[in-house]
Amino acid sequence: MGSAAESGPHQELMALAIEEAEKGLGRTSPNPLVGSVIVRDGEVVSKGYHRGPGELHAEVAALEKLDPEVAKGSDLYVNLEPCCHHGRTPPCTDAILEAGVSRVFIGIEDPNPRVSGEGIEQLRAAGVDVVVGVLEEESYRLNRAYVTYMNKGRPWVGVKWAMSLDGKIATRSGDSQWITDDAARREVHRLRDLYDAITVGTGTLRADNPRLTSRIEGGRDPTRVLLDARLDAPLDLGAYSGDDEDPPTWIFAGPGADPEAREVLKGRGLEVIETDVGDEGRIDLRAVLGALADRGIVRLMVEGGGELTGSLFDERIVDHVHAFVSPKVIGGREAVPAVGGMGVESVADSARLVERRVRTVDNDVLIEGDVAYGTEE
Ligand code: AOF
Ligand code: ZN
Repeated sequence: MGSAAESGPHQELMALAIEEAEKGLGRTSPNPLVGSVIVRDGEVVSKGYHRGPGELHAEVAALEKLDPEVAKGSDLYVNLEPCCHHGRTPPCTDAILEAGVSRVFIGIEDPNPRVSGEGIEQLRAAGVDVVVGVLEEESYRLNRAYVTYMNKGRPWVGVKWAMSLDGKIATRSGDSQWITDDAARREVHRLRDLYDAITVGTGTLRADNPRLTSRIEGGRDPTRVLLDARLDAPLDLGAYSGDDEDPPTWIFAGPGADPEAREVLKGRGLEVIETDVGDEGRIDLRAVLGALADRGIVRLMVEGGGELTGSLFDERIVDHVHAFVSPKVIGGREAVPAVGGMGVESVADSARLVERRVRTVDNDVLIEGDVAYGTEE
């Protein structure tokens, strides 16, 4: 496998490739984040990154800018295994071989079953020196959403909530405006820009009537995903307006949903997607996630309410948390907790945040991290 050293020239160059890849953050789905750096005689001679579906792949973006004479005999660094299939673009392995690159340094294998080690094989078979696993951990972290999407056939799920110091997202009467300050709410808009789709449960949709848009400069709105089993939410909800500037809006509804409401919503340009409902008349979350994956949603953000967040934790399908904590105490056993559902029986089974990041946002605190369950690492 790859080079064992934690730091060194190869790692530094891979770090540069990862930096390139990050320029595509929030824009590449369903494709991964990929960056590439080309080195000749110890000098970086070209860089490139993948901008999104249908655009050049990173390796080709970097090779394209280069004089063919310089490319010949060069080293190429790329955080993800080069593809060897014809998708929206031709195989990168062909481009690398045609250019006469001598050595290829790779972060991680591409989990796409159409690639999955085959790209590495092809390069090696053609006589290219290939090193796999350079900054493996960092390369994995960068594309962990894409890896989850490929391996589990569902989007990588981030949940966001804004709670009081005592873990409530609304008072006993349901009031929730506002638990956190303006700055924290602006931060949420910034987060939305990095997700492909965003969803809230039916209760929150009705109670808060959120628009679920990004509203930041240069931002783009994620697709809105709404769950409305019977389609009996009021048709004058903000998210149902069908305004021209609105992002795509997909409403998951059960087979027995109100046919008139369905026609009204379709007439406004919203898409109603029929899904299975469980015994309690609630939309089957796994079916929704599967349908979202089929539609190329790699990163999904769930913005409550407590019941939806709780069900997702109960099913162990939360991958990441953004928890805003405000220095307010709401109190009351009837107040709404940030995470409902069943919860775990013993503390040892709790979901935990790993790779945590804690920072203050004006008067509030933002705690973020990937989720591990029970005794998982
Ligand atoms: C690379 N370099 O920059 C990217 C790769 O439909 P296409 O042609 O865009 O191919 C998409 C697939 O190609 C994607 O699922 C993943 O396997 C790979 N992405 N590979 O060598 C890149 N973006
Ligand atoms: Zn490619």
